[in-house]
Amino acid sequence: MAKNPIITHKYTADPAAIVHDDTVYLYVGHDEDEPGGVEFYVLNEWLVFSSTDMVNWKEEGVALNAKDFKWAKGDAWASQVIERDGKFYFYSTVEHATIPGKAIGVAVSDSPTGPFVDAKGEALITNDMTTDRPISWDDIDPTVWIEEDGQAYLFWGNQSCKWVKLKDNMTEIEGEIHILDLPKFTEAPWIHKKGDWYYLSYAAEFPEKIAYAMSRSIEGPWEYKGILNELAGNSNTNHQAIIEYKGKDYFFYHNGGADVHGGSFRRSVCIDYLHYNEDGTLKRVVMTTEGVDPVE
Ligand code: FUB
Repeated sequence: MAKNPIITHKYTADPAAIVHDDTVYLYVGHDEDEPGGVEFYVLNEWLVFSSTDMVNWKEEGVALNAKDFKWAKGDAWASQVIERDGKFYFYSTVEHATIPGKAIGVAVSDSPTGPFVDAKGEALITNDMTTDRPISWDDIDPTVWIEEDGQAYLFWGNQSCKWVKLKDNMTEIEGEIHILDLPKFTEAPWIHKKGDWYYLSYAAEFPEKIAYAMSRSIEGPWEYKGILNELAGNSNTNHQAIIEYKGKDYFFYHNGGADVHGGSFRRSVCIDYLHYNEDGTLKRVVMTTEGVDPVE
């Protein structure tokens, strides 16, 4: 039986996943179905699902609505959740109500399933804080990484990938914003680590493929390694997340394959395996209809 897409009763986009207490929590933007409506992104809320076998996904409900950030006017674009000291921090892209352009907010909860509440009362990143790209949507798609010594880093961007340190409270930036030079960078950075290697995967070109770079340090230099995933069927975005769970490595992405109405603005999350070469480089993902097997 086909397991991809993994959720078919709702459209789900921009996957972000964490493992907590032996359970995978999957956060997605909810692509809303507007037949005959505007052909663009219509997302008002993020949903959370959980699984202990990577195949059966329990709907945990709405994690957050874009307008829960009182300073935002909507657009629940890509997000990522990370745990620190028993609290779950939800970094998310929204449209700012008064500072023109996209912005990044941070919400917090004591539980991975929420409810999440605005942790700051204002945006963490606004469009006027980065000026290297003259567009209103270059401050999107946050991904957060915490080093073993506790130093946290925020990466984000469209057209250019930016990074900055976060203070221990996870709600304030520290120091200058850096711009990375990554080939054909479009958006959707995701940081993960395996052994001594750091990986920065991202959406490249448009329509998007997923490419990646590797480094021995979270602060770089990053070496471009090539394409990780090809165009995802029937969707011009691809947006990945990578986790290890119960000894296997997983690649989450979205395509437009849920049904005949699926497409670039009615996307659906899929999961396939991620495989490493002996030198740490990544094998290209094979997108499948069958998806992954249940894991014990
Ligand atoms: O879902 C809206 C936007 O589409 C995301 O922020 C991007 O990563 C792309 O998937």
